[in-house]
Amino acid sequence: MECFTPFRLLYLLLVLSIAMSASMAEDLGTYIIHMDKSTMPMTFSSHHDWYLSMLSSMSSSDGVHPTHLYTYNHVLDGFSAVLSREHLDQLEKMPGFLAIHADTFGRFHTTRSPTFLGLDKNAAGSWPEGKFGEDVIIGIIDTGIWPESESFKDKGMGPVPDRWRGACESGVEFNSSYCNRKLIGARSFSKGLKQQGLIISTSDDYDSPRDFFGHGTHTASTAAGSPVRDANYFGYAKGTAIGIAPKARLAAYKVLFTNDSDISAASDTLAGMDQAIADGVDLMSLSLGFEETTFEQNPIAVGAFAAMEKGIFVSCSAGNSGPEGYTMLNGAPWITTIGAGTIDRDYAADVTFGGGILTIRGRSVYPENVLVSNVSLYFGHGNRSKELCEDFALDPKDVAGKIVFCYFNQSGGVSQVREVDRAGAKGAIISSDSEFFNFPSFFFIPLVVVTPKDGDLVKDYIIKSENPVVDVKFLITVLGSKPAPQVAFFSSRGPNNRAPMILKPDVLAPGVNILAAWAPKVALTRVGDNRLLTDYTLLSGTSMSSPHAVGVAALLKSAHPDWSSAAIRSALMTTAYLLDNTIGSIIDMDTGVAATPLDFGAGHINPNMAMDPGLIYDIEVQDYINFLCGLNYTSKQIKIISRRSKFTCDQANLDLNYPSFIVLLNNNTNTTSYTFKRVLTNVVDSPSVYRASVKQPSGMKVNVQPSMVFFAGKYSKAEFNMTVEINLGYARPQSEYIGNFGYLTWWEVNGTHVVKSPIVSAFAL
Ligand SMILES: *[C@@H]1O[C@H](CO)[C@@H](O)[C@H](O)[C@H]1NC(C)=O
Ligand SMILES: *[C@@H]1O[C@H](CO)[C@@H](O)[C@H](O)[C@H]1NC(C)=O
Ligand SMILES: *[C@@H]1O[C@H](CO)[C@@H](O)[C@H](O)[C@H]1NC(C)=O
Ligand SMILES: *[C@@H]1O[C@H](CO)[C@@H](O)[C@H](O)[C@H]1NC(C)=O
Ligand SMILES: *[C@@H]1O[C@H](CO)[C@@H](O)[C@H](O)[C@H]1NC(C)=O
Ligand SMILES: *[C@@H]1O[C@H](CO)[C@@H](O)[C@H](O)[C@H]1NC(C)=O
Ligand SMILES: *[C@@H]1O[C@H](CO)[C@@H](O)[C@H](O)[C@H]1NC(C)=O
Ligand SMILES: *[C@@H]1O[C@H](CO)[C@@H](O)[C@H](O)[C@H]1NC(C)=O
Ligand SMILES: *[C@@H]1O[C@H](CO)[C@@H](O)[C@H](O)[C@H]1NC(C)=O
Ligand SMILES: CC(=O)N[C@H]1CO[C@H](CO)[C@@H](O)[C@@H]1O
Repeated sequence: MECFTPFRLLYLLLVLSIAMSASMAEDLGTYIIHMDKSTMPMTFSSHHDWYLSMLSSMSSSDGVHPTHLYTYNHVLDGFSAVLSREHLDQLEKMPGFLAIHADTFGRFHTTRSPTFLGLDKNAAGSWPEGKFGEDVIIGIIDTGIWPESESFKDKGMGPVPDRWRGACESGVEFNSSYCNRKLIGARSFSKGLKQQGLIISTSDDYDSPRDFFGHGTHTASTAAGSPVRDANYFGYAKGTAIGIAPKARLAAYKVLFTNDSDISAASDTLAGMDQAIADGVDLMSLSLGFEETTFEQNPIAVGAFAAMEKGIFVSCSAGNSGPEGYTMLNGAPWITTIGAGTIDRDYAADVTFGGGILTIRGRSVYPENVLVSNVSLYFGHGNRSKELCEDFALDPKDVAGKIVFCYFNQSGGVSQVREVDRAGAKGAIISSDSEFFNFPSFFFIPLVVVTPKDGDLVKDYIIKSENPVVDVKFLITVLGSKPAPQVAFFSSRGPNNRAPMILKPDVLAPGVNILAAWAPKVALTRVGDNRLLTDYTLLSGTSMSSPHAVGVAALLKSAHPDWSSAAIRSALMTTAYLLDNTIGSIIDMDTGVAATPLDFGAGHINPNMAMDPGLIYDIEVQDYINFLCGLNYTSKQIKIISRRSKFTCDQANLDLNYPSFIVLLNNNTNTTSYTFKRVLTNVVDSPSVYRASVKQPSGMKVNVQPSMVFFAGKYSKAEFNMTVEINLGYARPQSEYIGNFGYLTWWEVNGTHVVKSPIVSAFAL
């Protein structure tokens, strides 16, 4: 799950090949089998029957029969099954057999965000133009759904579109009558996980579409939740919670289950995506990731290719493995990959010292309105271990009933809060600039985090004061905080290992402390011994940014039903913004300095501008196949991804018509010259003319030919070439070129459209 909570950090996105309980016989395993459907004997009326007949023909010396799990109709030609080694040998000899992959496992990595994105129902913009996403169907592939949430009420919504073929499955604590005109479908896929020994009991999860963990409810309501007044997290972030596309329909596909951890099997994820395609979704969002492999072994990449071919837009989280480079997941070029940014909302507490001598505003999401008035302060100065609130450093005799002040210890984090709690203090003030302290789960005692600069003032006050005392006022929500957005420190960064010639992530969307609906049975926070339950909660992660992007894409799709997925992505990218709310460059929360396209792609999504991009960079299915040829994928790999039995690679081409440019450096040459060929399509109703302008990345020479392009009318096209030259040797070490960036901008002549693309350099690993 790509929802970032500090406790999960260590485990995040590890692939669970070892930790699964071994309930299967020694040599049985779950496999995904790819077949060449064109070789199916005429005697079978469906490929499903063919696969069943193959399985029933298999023998085994120990009498064990293969078990069929799923037949896939859209995402791939083939099926999944539980097989022994003997079965495998027989299968590989059968006609039409293409390839087999062992099942793998993946993890999952708003009241204010619509306003922050500039969405306003009274003004002109994406909401009215995109009809609030009306009659667009979004599939959320996640942990399921809490159908009773206020965010899924269908007040004022018209009948479910006729073309919908989905279903609302009954199951444990879930009845098909729970769906309505907002939540139009709910299904659950767990055969693959069950084969791995997962036992779904109601104390761990529900064997039904009902969401146990809350993650799927959060992502679904972020994308398309109905408006809910007075939603809040224990008093913080009070306001109307509303999805980005509030009139879009939602269908939940549960493929992630909570047991010991939150996991998903490739076989189940493929089944969920397959069904979503069959049901007729228009868009899909996946906030989960599998280990990066070549694309044909990655279930999300395989499923998304089939979706893209059918015109279904697929948005995925980029992963939470930042701030280091090369940490991107879900980077296949037919997926729209979303990084996480902050929004302009903070949660605070006011701390007053000595009855008014000093007042400081710190960060807090402590969920109770406790009275902290004239309470003694404790600081273990002179003893480093006490200053840092290290494990067992505090003596209950010293701190009972007091507020403890400590300095943040980089590797200590939440253990410092636990130590204060253990010693029986009333609360803590921690001096830290670490963004780790943004997470609600840390605030299980009255806690305020102050900046190191303010921390020095606090220390000064305590040392000089005979009887240091403090008052704290919690539950303050600060709107319009600056600078915002920033690139979240955890957001995975480019380049993309598997296809570094395509810049990823594509764009940034809100992903820090996002308020959205929650499953009210699961406590994310405890206070003392009380587990606190809530209908709305704050979560951070690229898990939260993908549903924002899919919501915006739903608005675009509603306004432009004929646009391809690449066209929608192009509109999101070329209109993205690069300046924060202080009119400075978007900064990286980790370093505090300007971020680069390797961190934020084309910039932060800007829904109102994306509605009307002027020009788009479109990509067709064949272009992606040519791209795979360019990557030197074997014909077998390409067959698996594209489900085509016949194709040629005579048009191999790595230079996709992508709306961003990445220049890959290597140590073997002193001069590098790249030529990018692109085609622009006019998407406004009238003829237009555009002029190119380039902000050159430092050390690079960029030339655009031609520098003016003319369009005769809607959908007319124009080609251009862009050459980037770098002379590495004499200037500086090559490492200095990493992340150098600039922009190619097409300005409409006598018009208002601006079509911008980043140009960035990086080392290919
Ligand atoms: C589902 O809901 C319907 C209508 O409320 C009810 O008649 C039916 O008994 C329920 N089914 C289950 C399995 O609870
Ligand atoms: C604060 O508490 C102290 C005793 O700890 C007391 O003497 C003092 O009057 C209190 N101050 C206020 C403003 O209540
Ligand atoms: C600091 O405090 C800890 C915990 O009380 C104690 O074990 C340690 O000896 C102290 N260190 C010094 C230098 O006094
Ligand atoms: C920080 O905390 C860790 C873990 O609690 C501890 O091992 C380390 O010694 C602490 N560092 C400092 C500088 O005190
Ligand atoms: C593909 O193979 C060709 C020929 O061996 C080689 O020149 C090219 O660099 C390879 N491309 C990639 C992306 O590895
Ligand atoms: C390129 O060379 C530099 C030293 O000149 C080295 O630090 C770096 O790792 C090399 N990069 C690659 C990708 O080989
Ligand atoms: C782009 O360059 C290619 C040669 O690399 C050339 O054939 C083509 O005409 C150029 N296109 C434009 C629009 O200049
Ligand atoms: C690059 O240029 C430098 C300085 O002119 C030279 O020392 C080095 O050998 C060159 N490297 C290559 C790979 O040509
Ligand atoms: C833009 O407007 C100017 C002034 O009206 C006119 O001279 C020029 O021809 C126009 N250019 C285009 C491309 O329409
Ligand atoms: C992976 C797995 O299935 N773990 C546990 C799930 O829950 C059951 C009982 O609640 C345990 O027996 C499993 O070990």
